[in-house]
Formats: sequence, C-alpha cells, structure tokens
Amino acid sequence: DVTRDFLRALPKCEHHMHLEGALTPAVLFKLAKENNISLPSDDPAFASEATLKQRYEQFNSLDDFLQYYYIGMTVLITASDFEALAWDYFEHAAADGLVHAEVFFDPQAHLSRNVSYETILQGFNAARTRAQREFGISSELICCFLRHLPVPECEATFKLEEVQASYKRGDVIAIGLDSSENNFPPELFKSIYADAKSLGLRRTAHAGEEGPAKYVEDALDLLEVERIDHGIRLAEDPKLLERVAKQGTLLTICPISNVLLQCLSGVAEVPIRKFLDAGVRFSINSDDPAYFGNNYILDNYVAVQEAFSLSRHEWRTVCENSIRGSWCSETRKEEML
Ligand code: ES4
Ligand code: ZN
Repeated sequence: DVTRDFLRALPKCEHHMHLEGALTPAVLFKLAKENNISLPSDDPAFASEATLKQRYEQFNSLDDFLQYYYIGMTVLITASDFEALAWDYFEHAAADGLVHAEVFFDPQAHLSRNVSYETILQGFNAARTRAQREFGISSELICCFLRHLPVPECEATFKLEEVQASYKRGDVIAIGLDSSENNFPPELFKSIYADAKSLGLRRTAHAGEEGPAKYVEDALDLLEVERIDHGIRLAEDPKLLERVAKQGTLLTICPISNVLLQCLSGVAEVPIRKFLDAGVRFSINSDDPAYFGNNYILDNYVAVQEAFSLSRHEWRTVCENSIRGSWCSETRKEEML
C-alpha cells in the first residue's frame, strides 16, 4: 500500500541533481535558436527533438552521456537562460512534493565559454528565490569541479574572486566533484578540498559511480568529504560499508541514472536492501532528469518502491535520514521533520 501518492506526500530532500541536467531537448533547441548557437551538424542525434530523445535512451556509459551533457549546455548564455533552467526543475520538484534541494552546477563548463559566474548565479538565485516564495522549497547551491580538466584549472576556478565572494555571501555553501570518474582519482583534488574545509564549506564528491570503492575511501580520507555522491560500488567492500554506516556518511543515490548509464542492469541491482540492513544512510535523487527519461525525484522513489517494496516505516526513515543529512539550518530540519 505504498503508492505514488504516499511517496509524493513524504517530505523529500534532493541532494544530487545537476541543474544543467534539467535542460530538456525542447528547451535545448529553443535556446539554440534564440542564442544563435550551432549544434553539431555531423551528429544525426541533433537533427530534431525526437532524434535527440532517442539518443538519450541509448547512453552506454557515463562518458557517452557527458558528451551530450556538455554540448547541451552550450546553449545557456544569459541569466534568464539559467533562471528558466532552474525554474523548470523547481516546477517539477514542487509537483513531486520536494521540500528542500541542494543542487549542483558546473561553473567551469560556462566560464570556458565566456559566460560569467555572475550571470550563472544571478539566474539560479532568481529561480531559487521564486521557488522559496511560491513553493516553499528551500535550496542551496553546490559548486562542482570537473575532474577531467587539468587540476590547476580547477584550483584557479576555486580561487576566482567572484567564486570566493559567492562562498562568503553564502550563495554557495559547498563544493562537489563530478564528470568522468575513472582515471581521475580523488587525490588530485586534495588541495581544493583542504582549502574548502578551512573556509568552512561543506564537501561532497562523486565516487564509486563507475569508479572503484577505493575512490570512495580516498574521498573520505583524502578529501574529507561529508557525503558521497552515488557510492553504489561501496557494496563491493564490506569493511568500508561498515565504516560508512558507523560514520553516518550520507550516500546520494541516483537509481534511474545508474541504470540508464549502464552502471547497473536494473534498479533492483541498486544495493538499497544492503544499505538499509547495514544502517548506511542514503537519499534518493534524480541526477540529470532531462537526460534520463525525464525522470524526476518522485519517479526515482517509485522505481525504488517497485524494485524493493519498502514499508511505510522504511520510507519515513529514508526521508528522515535525507533531512538529517541536509546542509540547511537545524531550524529548517525541524520544520521538515
Ligand atoms: C553527472 Cl551522472 C554524473 N556523473 C558524473 N558527473 C556528472 N555530471 C552530470 N551528471
Ligand atoms: Zn551526478
């Protein structure tokens, strides 16, 4: 008797969602036209919205997806483009019963195209303010670094004056690490994470999505992250799993993403039961909803329910852990509980 309506009514928090991943094919083509951005003419996937959607159904790896993700975001130019992108997400989130969102963005992918950091933040902040006012959804921004880029470039972005100012203002409360995982180990980013810690920023990193459990361990030990994004391959290392359970580190799980990027063969392969039995805390998230079958947070909750038939009590525990693992004020947590 755990229905979609029951899951919608739960006080849900999202911790793993890339705002650039909310760019639907419809908006992508609309903005390409408005902003005069040419899309690759040698890739038949870009022939139409329909062919692009079909291509999105055939990703065979994280890197295969990332190629489309980075091309897609080249249509984002003005603050109003970024605002529309985030607003599109918040509308879906509100319909799904989301109460709090901590969302990622990838400044390096925009700065490299001469879109300024202020433009990005202006757009996102406008949408966040409106989501708070109209939907009561609170939100925080997590600035992600692209691990496939040269480390000195990541460090330089972290240190940019306007980026540092956004930490100081509290517009950005945390850092993350995303993009291609294999061959880009956590240890490369020790210096950024040490600096972030001394600035009082919260810290998370993608680890154990395609990469090995060792990357989860290294993210904890070398980067001192407080959360792990994905972490599904933790299931392969019982000792590390036990440690994560004991520490109370929150994993931000993205079931539909893992299946569509072929990290796992089905939602039933997400180690949900293993995590619950071991006392590992996790939240359930959408990752890049517009690229992954237009599946937002509630679709991910429903997919987990279809595969695992959790009890109402277990669902309340998942949501309680998500609230407690959030990076909002204690007052806000009490409101959501
Ligand atoms: C991402 Cl699913 C995933 N993994 C790593 N980096 C990403 N950036 C956007 N989505
Ligand atoms: Zn992600």
